[in-house]
This record gives sequence, C-alpha cells and structure tokens, in this order.
Amino acid sequence: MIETHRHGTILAIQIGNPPVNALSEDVRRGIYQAIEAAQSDDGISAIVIHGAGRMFSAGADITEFGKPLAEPGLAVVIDAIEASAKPVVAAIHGSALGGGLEVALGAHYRVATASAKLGLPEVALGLLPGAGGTQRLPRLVGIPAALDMIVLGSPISGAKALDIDLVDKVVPEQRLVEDAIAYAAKLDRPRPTGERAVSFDGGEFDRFAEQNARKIKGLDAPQACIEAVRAATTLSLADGQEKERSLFHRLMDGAQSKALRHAFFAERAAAKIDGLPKDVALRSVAKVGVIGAGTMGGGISMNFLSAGIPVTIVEMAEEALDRGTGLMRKNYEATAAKGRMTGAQVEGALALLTPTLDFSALSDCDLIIEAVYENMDVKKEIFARLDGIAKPGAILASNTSYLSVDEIAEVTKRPQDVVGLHFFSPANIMKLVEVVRGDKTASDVLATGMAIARKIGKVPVVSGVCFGFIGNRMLDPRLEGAMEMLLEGATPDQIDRVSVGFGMPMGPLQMIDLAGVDIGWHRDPTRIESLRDALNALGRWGQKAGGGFYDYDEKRRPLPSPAATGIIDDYRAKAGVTPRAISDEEIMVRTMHVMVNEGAKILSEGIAQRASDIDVVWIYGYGWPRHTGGPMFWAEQVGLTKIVADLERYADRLGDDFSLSPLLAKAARDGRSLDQAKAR
Ligand code: 3H9
Repeated sequence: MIETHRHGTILAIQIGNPPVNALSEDVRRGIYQAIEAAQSDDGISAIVIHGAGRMFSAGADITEFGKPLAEPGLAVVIDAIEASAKPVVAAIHGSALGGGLEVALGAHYRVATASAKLGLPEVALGLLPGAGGTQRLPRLVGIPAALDMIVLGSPISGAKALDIDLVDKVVPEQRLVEDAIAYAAKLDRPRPTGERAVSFDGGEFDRFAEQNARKIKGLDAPQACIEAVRAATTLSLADGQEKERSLFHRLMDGAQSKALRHAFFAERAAAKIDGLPKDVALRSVAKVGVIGAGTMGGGISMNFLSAGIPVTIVEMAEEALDRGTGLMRKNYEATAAKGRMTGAQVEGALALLTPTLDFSALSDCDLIIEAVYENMDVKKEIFARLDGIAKPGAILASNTSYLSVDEIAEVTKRPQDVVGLHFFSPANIMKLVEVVRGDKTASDVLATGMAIARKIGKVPVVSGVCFGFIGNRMLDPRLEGAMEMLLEGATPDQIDRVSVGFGMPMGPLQMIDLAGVDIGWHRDPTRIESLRDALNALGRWGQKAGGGFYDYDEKRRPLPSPAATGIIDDYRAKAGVTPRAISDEEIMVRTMHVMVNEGAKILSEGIAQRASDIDVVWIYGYGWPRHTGGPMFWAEQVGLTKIVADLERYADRLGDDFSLSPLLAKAARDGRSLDQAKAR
C-alpha cells in the first residue's frame, strides 16, 4: 500500500493501491505513520509524496462510504502532512482527484505533469471535499477558481494549475519523482496552506450564483459547497474545517448523495458483461463505415471522426450525401463557435471523412454501422448486400431503435458478426449507446462494441433483443399514459409539469413534440383514429413544424397552444369523452410507475443484466435526473411496496395491455431489491 524510499535526505512516500490509489484505511494509516516517523528522523530533510501506477490518487475510497470510519480519517492525515516541520512536496501525475488533490493541498509544494488532471469532483457524488479541500483550495487559488473547481467539479490540467498557482512547477512525466526530489532538496522550510489568507472582493459569490443558477438548481451538494467556500473567507482553517465536516456529513446522509453514488457504480457495473471472459481479445477497429447520412448517420460518424477514426459514409443520392456532410460541418462549426474545438480540429476531423455513393467502398471497413430508417425490409436488403462486400471479420452493426437484431442477422452468412449499436439523438452529443446482443453475436464482437463505444466517449450498456430494447421499450408505456390522460382531460402542461418538477429535462409530450408528432404517422389527413392523427392532420407535427402539443417561441420554449387545445377539445367531443380532473399523483403513476413496471419485466426477461443498467440507460439516454439514481433505484428508494400499491390502485386506468410484473410483485412482497428477487 505505502512504500517509502530514501534518496539522500529526501523521503519518498509512494501510494500504491491499484487501480486508482484510493485512500483506503491502510493507505491513510501508512501515510500518517511515514509522516510522523519522518519528524523525528534527523536523516530526513524533506518529503515527497507520489502515486504508483497510472495516477497520484482518485481520492477517498468510495466503497468505504456508509461504513463506520476507520481511524485515522483523511482530514487527520492531511493535517499531519501540513503540520510537518519538514517541507512536503506532492508529485502529481495522472489524476489527483477529490481526497487525492486534498492530500496535495495539504502538502507545502506541488509539482505536476502538464497533462495531469487535478480536480475536486465530490459534487458529482452529491458531496463536498470533506478533508479540507473547501478551505485550502480558496487560500491557494482565490474564490472564483475555487468555486469553479469545487461547485462545478470540473478538473483542470497540470498546465492550467500552474497558471493559477495551484502547482509550483510542471515537470516531464518520465522525470516526475526525480525532479520532485531535486525540488524538495532545495527547500528549507514548510509552507502551510492553512496559514494563508483568502483574497476576495465579496462579489464573487453573487456572480458565480448568477452564472450557474440553472446548473445547480434543486441540488443539495453545490449549495453546501458554496457555503463551505464562503466559510473559508471568514473562518480560520480549523473552524472552516469544522464547518466543512458538518456539511459533509449532512450530504453523506442525504438521499441525493446516495443516489449519485449509486449512479457512479452503476455506470462502472454496466461495463461488465455476464458470461464473457474478461480477457476476450478485441477486434481491431481502425476504419468505420456508416450507411445513411441522415441526422443519425451524420451524428454517429462525428463521434468517430472526433476520436481520430476515419469514416466512410455512404448514401444513395448525391443530394442526400451533400446535405448530410453539410450538416456535419455545420455542427462542428457550431461547436467551434462555442470555443470547444479549434478551426484546425474541425478541419482535421472532416479530413477523415470519405463521403461516397459507392456501397462497395465499405469493403475495407472494420466496423460498419447501418443508420437508415426503421424498416425491416430495407435493413434486411442492406445487410444482405453488406454480407457480400464486407471483409471477413468486419463487425456489422445496426443502429435500429426497435427492430430485431436477430432477424437482421439472419439474412447474412455471419450472424456472429452482427450486433446492435443503438445511439441516441443527437448522436454526436448523447452519451448512451445500447449495445444489442443478438442470439448469435460472438463474444469478441460484443466486447469490441462496448470498447469502441467507450473509446468515442460513450457510456455503453448491453441489452438483449426485444422490441425497443431497454430504453424505448420503457418509453412506450410512458408516452401511452401521457396520450391517454390528455384524452381523458389533462392539459399537456399539467402532464409535463409533473416530469419536469421531478427533474426530467422535459415531459413526455414535449418529448413527442421534439421527436416529431408525425413519427409513424400514416400520412392520410382524412384518417383520424387518434389524438395524434388529429394533430398531424392539421400540420401540428411538433417543434420542426412550429408546434405540436405546444407552440414554441424563438428560444424553443414551449407555450400553451390555443390551436392544440382546440384540436384536443374537438377530438374529445367526437370521441364522446367527458373530460375529468386528473391528479398529479395519477400522472406520476401513469408516466413513471409504469416505466418501473416495464423495467422489472425487462430485468426478469434478462434483456437487462441488472437493475442498475436500466438506470444508466435512462440517465444517459433520456436525461433522467441523476440525483435520483435512475428509475429502478428511485423506485427502490420510494419503496417497491408503494410502487406496486399505486399501480394496483390505478390498474383500471392503465389499459388492457397492462399487467403487473411478477418480479416487481415478488420483490415488493419479499422486501427485497429487484436484483435479489431475480437471483432467487
Ligand atoms: C472523496 O475523495 C471525499 C473526500 O473529499 C473526503 C473524505 C473524507 N474509490 O473509473 P474507472 C474504482 S470522494 C473506490 O473504471 P478510469 C472503480 O469503481 C472521491 N473505488 O477507471 C473501478 O472499479 P471496478 C472523489 C474507485 O481509468 C476502478 O476503480 N473522487 C474510486 O476510467 C477503475 O475505475 C472521485 O470522485 C474511488 N475513489 O477512471 C473520482 N475511483 O473496476 C472517482 C474509482 O471494480 N473516480 N474506483 O469497476 C474517477 O473519476 C475515475 O475512476 C478515474 C479513473 C478518472 C480516477
């Protein structure tokens, strides 16, 4: 865990706790003992702390949270570092995050590699830096930079850290420890961070709150972070730390942190595939083909281009190809205009793109992703053609969002090479990819699908084959519930407000407006068999047509629509429906609880490997509020017994297709989690 080495009069303390050098009990004790022993050792003049392996340290050991704290606590260790009579230098490479950076803040001097990542991401776990970070960082870098790092949780590079005086020197990675030792050898006295005063003008907090109001609304941790940093401006280090500690414990006991910590581990659990050897050899993906230059195909291609992987994109007609590539350029340029890419990066990415009308140009691609519209016959035709031209061993993927990957694979002579890669719109931005495992998908194809998704910055989740996979299958009852309640008497705003109030980015009807009210429409305005038909017949196809359930202002904000209200009223009258009052509770059950029920079915059928995978799908694919942990975690916190009781209470309004998931019923009855109930 902790190794010490002497280099002349310098003591090097090395943290070795793979994979991320988390500051577990043994590590804390080891650092503490080494620092204490050094104080009375006349042969030691200064100390260097560094990390073994990939990084300095990713911070406190999150797996220890919620258990009784084993002494010494991290704050005690860091106070001992700061109190050292001999100068202490932190030598940082890889990541110094959370408690890891707090150790470095307790040191008297810091050297780092230019590419090191320094940050206090505790806020993402619903916490604040609880080992002095909120008190020491403002003393070193001032209030505005400290607020950015602590409240927003955004890490900075070693190079940037040098600019803001967070580190004293940048050194090359291969000479990190050596240079840190040389640096330490020249130091003659400690320089405790806690003795510094914080410089501020008083207006920083208001300016920060104003700029970030939207990002931190409704979240406990950012508010507490601000409060803690404010304490640093008036209190001594010791009193400030006392304040920090009490805020930290309050957050740790709260529901939001529990959910956010669940989300952290859920995301990592999703990377693990049942029944797959960990060391399965991946197929190499050096060149990608994309079929279809529509919005999806273009967005998918951009991910690979941005990651430096060449893409050949195929369309049927010159005009569609030009439109698609033009849109990609426009999207890249918009990103550059926001300062997130340079002009050279835009040109560099686009230079990797080969647009073509020649299908056979895909023959040298290692991974080919079909992204044409949702029609089984068209997809089968494409895969049959692909089978004829793709090189042996190429991975053939479909971006289908509902259709059977098995049926698509059947038309090829290599069903083992076929997999689903379901991206979410806009595909260049949304993080989720459902990696759909067909009956015959080979292990290395599945593992490569997961790995390549991660390589382009996505969060992949494995799904089995069923209509709509994990995400869209759960979306269906949610949208259906919303449409039915609209017919029965609720207004669009009333329905959507319940979801937005819960923390979703938009309600179900706003979502239909965004995707297109006319998706799947038969396009015959005289055939009106549903409320959606009635809206479509009058051109209310959603945002793209200026309005659907809502009208939209120039900033695309939804406004109540008299036109839509008229159409809805007429349709209700024709359908002989007398509108009734619908409670928010009923809306909740018919738009949220029904998803949980469907999720439980997805779990029991083995479509999802574990309940937390479903949470990851909804957090990253649909903007489910992360601080509630995802639909399945949320349901377990509310209590499965209550979820079931609510569903049963409204059962007669949930439609003939509704049936309670036996797994959900069983878990509720036995007082177990869904995963536990499934395992039994
Ligand atoms: C804190 O410090 C509180 C203090 O202020 C106050 C205390 C009093 N602990 O992400 P990866 C595991 S809060 C335990 O796949 P990467 C992770 O679960 C902490 N385990 O690697 C995974 O396990 P498995 C503030 C941890 O290279 C394995 O390590 N710090 C921790 O893609 C590999 O992780 C943070 O929030 C941990 N702290 O990314 C940083 N971190 O293999 C959290 C990771 O069994 N960590 N694991 O699934 C990260 O952001 C990323 O792990 C990191 C590496 C960027 C470091």
